[in-house]
Amino acid sequence: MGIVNTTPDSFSDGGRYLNERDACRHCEVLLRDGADLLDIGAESTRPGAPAVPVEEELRRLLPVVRFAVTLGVPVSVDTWKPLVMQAALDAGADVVNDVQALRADGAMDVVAAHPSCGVCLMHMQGDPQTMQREPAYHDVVAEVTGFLEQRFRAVVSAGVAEERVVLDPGIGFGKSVAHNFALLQSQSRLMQLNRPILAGWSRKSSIGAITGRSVEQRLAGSLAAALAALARGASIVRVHDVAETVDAIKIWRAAGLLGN
Ligand code: HH2
Repeated sequence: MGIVNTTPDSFSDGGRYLNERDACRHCEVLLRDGADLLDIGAESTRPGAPAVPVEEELRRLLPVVRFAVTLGVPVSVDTWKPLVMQAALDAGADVVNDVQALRADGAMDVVAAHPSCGVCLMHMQGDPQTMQREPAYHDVVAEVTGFLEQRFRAVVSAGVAEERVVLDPGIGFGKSVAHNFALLQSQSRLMQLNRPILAGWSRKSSIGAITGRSVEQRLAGSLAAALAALARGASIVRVHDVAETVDAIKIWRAAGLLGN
């Protein structure tokens, strides 16, 4: 999954694709580089990020979604706002990627009313404003797994077919470095939920904490984390550096370390 952030303030590429033309061009580059799907977001979820008004999010997002859906790959929209989900699905988007796991009022109804769209349910403790202020768990793996199971049951009860749902532990969303790596080490417990797992490690601060690298220097660490997540059973890795990730996956496949 190639990331397209049409924002001024995303943590690693804010401002690079805010302009519609730059964002559309980036969609093409990621596809050429080997992305199987595109995730387009118009509101940063980095720690401390301010919420973006719906009108502004739509203004940034919709032209890029309208372009991306002409490219012949599934298009996901990274939003937690029901009005934005609705408009993006109407514009042809295929997947709702919600860092709030459809907890906003009305979000579940939008997804349930679109019988063919996919949905990614992600775990987050708190909200982007506060989530990195001393995140705490008794047992992070059990709590994240329990949350995802509960949200999965809720969307299925709302009428969403099981096979439309992907689950994501939410790396960096209300979690310390130790919490994030505990989730990677025990990813097999998430796999027991029997849904595809999406993992988003790309350039995140936990990579920087382990390697001592600034955000621009986290490619090698991000590749290693993506491969580890895939080797532990993840189906989708959400990445900024698609070409490099695809190369790394090809080598691990050739080495017999990953299935197809
Ligand atoms: N991470 C980010 C945003 N959306 N969605 C899912 N499902 N999983 C993630 O791990 C995830 C996500 C944060 O990364 P990025 O989009 O690069 O940054 P920002 O939120 O600052 O735009």
